[in-house]
Amino acid sequence: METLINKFRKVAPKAAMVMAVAAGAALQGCSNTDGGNTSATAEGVASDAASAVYVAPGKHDELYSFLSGGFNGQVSVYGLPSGRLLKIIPVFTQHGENGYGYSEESKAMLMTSHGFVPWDDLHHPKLSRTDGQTDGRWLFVNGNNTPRVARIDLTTFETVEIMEIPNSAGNHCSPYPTNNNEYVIAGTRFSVPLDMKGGTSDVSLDKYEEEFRGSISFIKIDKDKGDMDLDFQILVPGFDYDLANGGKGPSEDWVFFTTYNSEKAGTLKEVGASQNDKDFLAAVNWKLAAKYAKEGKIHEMPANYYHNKLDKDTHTAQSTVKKKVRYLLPEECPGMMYLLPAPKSPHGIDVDPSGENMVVSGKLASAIPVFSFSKMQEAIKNKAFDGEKNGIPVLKYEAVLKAEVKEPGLGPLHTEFDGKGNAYTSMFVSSEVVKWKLSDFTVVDRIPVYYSIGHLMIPGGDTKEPLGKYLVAMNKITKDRYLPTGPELAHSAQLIDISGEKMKLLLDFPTVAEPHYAQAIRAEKVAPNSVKFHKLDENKHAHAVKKEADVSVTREGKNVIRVKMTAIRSHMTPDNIEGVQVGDTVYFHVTNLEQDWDVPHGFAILGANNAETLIMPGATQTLKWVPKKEGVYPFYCTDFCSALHQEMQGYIRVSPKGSKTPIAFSTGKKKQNIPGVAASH
Ligand SMILES: [Cu+2]
Repeated sequence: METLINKFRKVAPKAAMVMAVAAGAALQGCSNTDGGNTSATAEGVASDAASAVYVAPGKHDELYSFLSGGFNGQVSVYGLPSGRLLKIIPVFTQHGENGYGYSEESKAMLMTSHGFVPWDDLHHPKLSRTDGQTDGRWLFVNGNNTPRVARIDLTTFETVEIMEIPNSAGNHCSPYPTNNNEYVIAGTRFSVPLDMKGGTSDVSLDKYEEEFRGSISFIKIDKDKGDMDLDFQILVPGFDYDLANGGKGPSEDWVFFTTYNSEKAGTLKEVGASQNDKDFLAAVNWKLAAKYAKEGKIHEMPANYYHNKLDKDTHTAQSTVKKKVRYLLPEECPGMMYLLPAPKSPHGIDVDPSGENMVVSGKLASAIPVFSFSKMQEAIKNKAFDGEKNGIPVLKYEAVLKAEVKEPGLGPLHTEFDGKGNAYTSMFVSSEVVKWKLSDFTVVDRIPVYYSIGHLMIPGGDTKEPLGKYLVAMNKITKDRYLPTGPELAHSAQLIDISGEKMKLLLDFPTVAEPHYAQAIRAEKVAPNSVKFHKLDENKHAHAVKKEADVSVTREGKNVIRVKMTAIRSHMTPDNIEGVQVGDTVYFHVTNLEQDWDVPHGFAILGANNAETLIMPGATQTLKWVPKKEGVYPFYCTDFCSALHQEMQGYIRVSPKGSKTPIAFSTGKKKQNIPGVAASH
């Protein structure tokens, strides 16, 4: 395997596309019968790798990293450099582990205009920023399939807000925060025919070219609370918008988007969208756009989209349905948007820490063009245009190009920076990371990765102040790196030391589902703010009970039973409940009375059609349960909480529909003392 990769790297890039395909095929065919393959994997690893990633038991990692879960719709949190998995944060996907998306409090988080959508394809995490640097407050992530942007609060590591994006289809080009969290920006991957009433038109698919349009959404962020609000959209030409990034320093008023399918092919895009030698980099002056939105260039159309928010005091999500969206048309807003020709089906657009160099990685291009922000400003001033598209001026390639990185490798995808004058580009086809200098655009180092890297990430590598110590490669194929686990293998990340002149491979670690992109931040920017428990006296949940004396079981109307119960080591109150009937809808509102760190209690009941719910100290969570036949059902705490955790259990008696058994409940009392029990026999 090593030999194959090494040979492959030495192939001259221009001649190697065919070789790459052949090598890919060879990889597919490669098998490893010993299942361990230790001799092969040890090769190419730095001799001091073990000590470089060793975090002694009881010691903490230097960095938090947040890896997208791709098609599992979640974010996973790893410590670096150890690669320890710290947490999985559910965002767009129901999570049986803690009841997210199953509990009554969290269901609203997954509501959309298409109904309850308990899954998405999560690609890009982006940390919030202050003064162009990560500030450790929030993590924004995109839902690609049913267009949504979510916000995770890094004091609790939970999803606190999800905004559906109207007029979007495939929210891939998303979410990109500006330098002071003014906006989070999201572009549509798929263009669609907008009916201007909040949906898409029923038109012939042959009308792609004339009728389909894209959109870029500007989500305003409350600078104190982080709350999102969709301020306006720009309706843009019907290309596919792939990735974006904001400027910084001199370019901080701008955001840049890569597009493909400038051909506007409506079918067989693998061919149709690869015809033109150049697609476009779209440059949008977001400050000017916001000004136009304020000053009369704005239009409004009907819309229908959900905005879901977790209330901090009740710990309950609520949905608001928005019925309008404001939009700008680029043809009416001079100076707001320009197109820069970019070779060919570009993926990443990455702006270096100085804000001057804009690196465009064209997956099918043989060189990496670097555009100059100052040349772009000059070209705009001098009207160095090469026609226009939908009223948007196209700048001349030569007028904005600063340099091309020659023969970087095959399939450049994405670039980040170390803050020391170097750029690092992932090469999907030639499976390597290539280091090149921003001073003279020459390649200075390359390192193979295993295998088929997508994005790479340097902590802060997309901000004004990168931490140029580590690089994480996120690889698409894991073949032979780990013990086999049947047809599907874990995806894999690799940690590479970039502190010296030569890159050094330190560590492989498997990831949860498919990490498309990641972010990382110094632990000290996040850890001190971590919430240890919720204050019970601030719990404003409508069905919270704050002491055992206040628990209740009540029948509401004909067939709703409300159980307001408490959990504390090591019992539930009440733990004996009678008077429930077949077909009743039973709500268990469980308040965790603990006021200490790391003592969640779980609640599960036999036959429930959802999941457990996991209740953090001081919070209240609700599990809904509809018993279908009479009998006695145990419930119990699922989270091992004390030496007597196994005793943390109870029973609920279910009688036939119409039974005379009265409601009764108790804890720690003899049966005959349960109020109303005598009457039930
Ligand atoms: Cu417990």
